[in-house]
Amino acid sequence: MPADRLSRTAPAPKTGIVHLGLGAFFRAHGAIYTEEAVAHSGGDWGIIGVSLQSPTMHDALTPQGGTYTALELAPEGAKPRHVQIVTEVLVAQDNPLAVLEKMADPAIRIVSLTVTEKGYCHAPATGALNLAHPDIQHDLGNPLPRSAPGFLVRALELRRQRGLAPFTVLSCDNLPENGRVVRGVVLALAQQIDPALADWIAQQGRFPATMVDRIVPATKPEDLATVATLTGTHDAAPVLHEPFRQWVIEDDFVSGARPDWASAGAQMVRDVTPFEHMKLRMLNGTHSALAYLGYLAGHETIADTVADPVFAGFVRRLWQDEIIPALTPPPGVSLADYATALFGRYANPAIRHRTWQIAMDGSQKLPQRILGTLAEAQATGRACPGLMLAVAAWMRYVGGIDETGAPIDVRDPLADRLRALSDGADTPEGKVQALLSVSEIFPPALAVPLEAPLTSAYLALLDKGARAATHEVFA
Ligand code: CS2
Repeated sequence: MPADRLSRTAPAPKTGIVHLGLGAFFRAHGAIYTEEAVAHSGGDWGIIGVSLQSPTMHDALTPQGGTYTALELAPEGAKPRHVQIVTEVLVAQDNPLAVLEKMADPAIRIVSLTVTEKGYCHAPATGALNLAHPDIQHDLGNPLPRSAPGFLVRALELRRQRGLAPFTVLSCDNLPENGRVVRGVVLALAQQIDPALADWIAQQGRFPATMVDRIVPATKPEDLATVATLTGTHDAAPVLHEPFRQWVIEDDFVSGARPDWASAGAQMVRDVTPFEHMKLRMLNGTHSALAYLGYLAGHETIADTVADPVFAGFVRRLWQDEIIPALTPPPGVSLADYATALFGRYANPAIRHRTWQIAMDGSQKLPQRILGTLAEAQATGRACPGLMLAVAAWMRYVGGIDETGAPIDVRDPLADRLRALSDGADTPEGKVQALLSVSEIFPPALAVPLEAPLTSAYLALLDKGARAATHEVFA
C-alpha cells in the first residue's frame, strides 16, 4: 500500500521571517534552529520560504502545508523529525510582487538568505556588486526584480515608502564576512536606483554576519523511499543531514528583534570573523580540495575519498601544515581538535555527499576557501604544495575531461569561459596561465606568484594522475 502523504499536525505559526533560497541546507539548519528557539522561548517567527526560480520546492511542500522530514544520519543510525516552522512557499519568478509584499509586511522583521555564493551577483575576488550581471541589469530598470539583491532593495524601498523600519538581512551563505558582502551589494544597487534609499538603508539597516555549518547533501530520488520506509509517510521533499550543527551569529538586529536562537544552541557573538575563517578554510577549503582531487581519482563521495588512505593522509597534512598555520583560532577553540572532528564528519558513511556536488561553482568558492590561505602563505614565504595541487585539480576539472577521457559535467556560472580558456591554450603551461588570468577569481597580485607552483602541480596531475600526485605531494 502506498504511504500516506506527510501533512501538518501543528497549527501554522505566525510568521516573522522571509527566507530567500529555500534549499536543503536552510531547511536542515536555520529552519530547525528557529523551530527549536520558538518551542523554547516563543515568538512569532514562522518562516515564509521563497524559491527564486524553481517551482520544485513549492510544488513539493505546498500539499504538505510547508512541513517536511529532516533525517539525521549518524553512523549508528537514522533519526527522523517532522519540521513545521515553514508556513508557505512562494516562487519569486512566478509572482515577484507577492514576494515583495510579504517582505514589506510589518510582521516580517528578518529576511534571511541561502542563495549560494553566486546569488549575490558579486565579484568573488573583491566582493563588489557586478553591475554587468544580467540579473542586476534587469533589476536596475525594472521594479519587479530577479536577483536576491534586487528583491532586498525593492522590498526595503517599499518599507521606506510605507514608513516602516527595515528588516534585518541575515546572510547564511558560505562567504567571508557575509554580512558585509550582502550589505555592500544592497547599498551598491540601491545607490543606482535612488541614493536617498541607499542612505536610509545604510543608516537604519542591519546586516549581521553569520557562520553556518552542517553537512547536508542534496536529496536524491532514492532518499524519498528511505524516508517513507522509516516514517511510514510519503514526503516529497525530505532533507538528510549529519548530526553536527553550528551557527554563530553577530548579534546586531534591527530593534534587537530576533528569535532566541541561543536557546537552540546558536552562539550569539560580537565578531564572527574568526569562526568564519576557521570554517571556510578548514571545512570548505578541504571539502573543495577533496572534491576536485577525489573526483579526478574516481571517488564518488567525500566519505569514499577519505576512506582512501592517500586522501586521508593528504587532508590531515593540509590542515596541519598549510591551513592552521595561517589561522587565528576563535576564543577557546583548539584548531587541532576542530580538524579531528572534521575528519570524523567527513568519514560518516551514512552521508553520501558527492564530490561532484561540492565541485560545483568553484569559481565562486575558491577565493574564500583556498586562495585566502595561499595569499597569506605567499606573504610569509611558506610553500603550500597541497593546496596548490587542489587548485591545479580545479583547473583540470574545469577543462571538462576526466582522467579516463570522459566528459565532466561542469556546473559553474563561468563554465563556458573557463572551458574556452583551457581549450584555447595548446600547452599545460598555457592552460594554467589562461585560467590564472580570470581576475574575478585570481587577483593579479596573487596570479603572478602562483604561476610557477601551479604549473608544476598541474603537470604532476597530467603526468601521474590525481591519486598518485596526491600520494606524492607531501612525500
Ligand atoms: C560544501 C558545503 O557544497 C559545498 O561546497 O563544501 O555545502 C558544506 O557541506 C557546508 O558548508 C557545511 O557546513
